[in-house]
Amino acid sequence: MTVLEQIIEAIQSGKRRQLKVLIEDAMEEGIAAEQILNEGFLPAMENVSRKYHMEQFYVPEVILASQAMQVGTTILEEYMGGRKLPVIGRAVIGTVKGDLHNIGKNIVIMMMRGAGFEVLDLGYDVAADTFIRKAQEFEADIICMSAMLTTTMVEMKKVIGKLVNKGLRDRYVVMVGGAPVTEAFAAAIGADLYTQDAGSAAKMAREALKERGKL
Ligand code: B12
Repeated sequence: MTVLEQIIEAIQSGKRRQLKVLIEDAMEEGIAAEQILNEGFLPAMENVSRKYHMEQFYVPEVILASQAMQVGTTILEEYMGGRKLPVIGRAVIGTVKGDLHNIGKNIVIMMMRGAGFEVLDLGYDVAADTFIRKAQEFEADIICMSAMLTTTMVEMKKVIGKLVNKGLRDRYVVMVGGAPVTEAFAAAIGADLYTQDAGSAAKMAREALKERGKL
């Protein structure tokens, strides 16, 4: 197994200490930090996402893997003398108004950060105006909304409506998710992206920015 393959393996199994040693090995072999990110971290994240879909992984495994990836990102940045890894995009994320569920949202944050996004966490019970104000202040590319209740999903539509009214709709990619949210609902409210899980959320966000020529 190459060192990059071992890095993929270590992230998937959430082995942080082993990951640190492997990153050191990779750096000693002269592999650049960006290559470790693109050919180690990102494929690991895709594998985790696939395994979650296939019910080979459950939430605890996904959390461990995301934590390992975050630790790995910090180690990579330390090796680069504190220089930050290239930020591929900026996102604000929150759970919509009236909704206090944040476990899924937090996993999405970990995955997106691991994939190279700068993410501003707005927390839960986030009002429509706050999503928009924070997106503007943070100069976000993506607005991510999470909802876990059928009664709060409608808040997502409110945010999109306000973006349209303010003439800001085209400025942001709007991504929605959470257990009751479906592809059909996302399309009906005019969101740009929907995914079922955190791993594919990060991947899809990356692809959306690529399509818009921002990457
Ligand atoms: C934990 C939990 C709680 C905790 C929340 C703690 C917390 N800090 O989050 C507490 C106890 C507070 C809670 C309260 C309530 N809950 Co609750 N809760 C759950 C439970 C058991 C698990 C949710 C969870 O964390 N899942 C694990 C995470 C990892 O999964 P996930 O959230 O789906 O996230 C994944 C994806 O959806 C996706 N994703 C999530 N967000 C986003 C965002 C984007 C942009 C993208 C792309 C992807 C994405 O990626 C994640 C990772 O892969 C569910 C039941 C269930 N089995 O789902 C009920 C559930 C969601 N709750 C429910 C209810 C009814 C309530 C209460 C109203 C109960 C009550 N009567 O008080 C309150 C509401 C409080 C409020 N106003 O929000 C119902 C919702 C029914 C419905 N369809 O509306 C459920 C389904 C239980 C049930 N079967 O009845 N709950």
